[in-house]
Amino acid sequence: MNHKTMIRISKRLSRHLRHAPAEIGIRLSPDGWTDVDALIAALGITREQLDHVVATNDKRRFAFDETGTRIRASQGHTVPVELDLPVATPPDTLYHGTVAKFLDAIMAEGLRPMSRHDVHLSPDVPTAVRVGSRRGKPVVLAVDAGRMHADGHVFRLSANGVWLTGHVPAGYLRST
Ligand code: HQG
Repeated sequence: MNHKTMIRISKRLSRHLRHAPAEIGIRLSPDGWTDVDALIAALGITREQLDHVVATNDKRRFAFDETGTRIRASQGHTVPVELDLPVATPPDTLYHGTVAKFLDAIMAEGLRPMSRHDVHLSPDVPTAVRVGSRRGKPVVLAVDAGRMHADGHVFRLSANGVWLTGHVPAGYLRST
């Protein structure tokens, strides 16, 4: 399978496992899983293609359950799902990659989840730079996650290493 085909399948998986399952006639369980056989039939791909995309995805966006019969996106949903991710203690500092045009709003109201369920935070600067670069020249904010945690904010860690929290008040943000 060539690289272009893999990217195309990955984008379709993101779309339907996070945002628009009904568009291809699949259903997600309350915790985000869908049946692998139904998914490959709906997408017109083979199990081998799916396995390859899941295994080689640059951000490990998708995960099979322990039986290999169900698959879900590890984060990033806009449809209502409860992933039941483990609550975790974050490192002292996490990072958020964004762009300059959002900074005034972010410094006024903090980081908000926007259309997703949670604010997505990165464990290191290079990852945050990549996230911000999706929208233009990246600006990286440092998040005082240790203090947030001490103040009672809940953090969860997705299966692919993205830190999730509901809201980051501006007082925990500083520029890098
Ligand atoms: C910004 C991708 C105005 C925020 C990435 C961001 C990540 C505000 C945008 C994952 C704001 C939301 C998530 C406020 C936040 N006012 N703008 N108060 N608070 N923003 O895409 O973090 O490829 O929903 O800075 O790599 O960019 O999908 O979040 O620019 O891991 O797997 O509003 O998505 O991963 O954008 O990216 P997003 P994000 P995948």
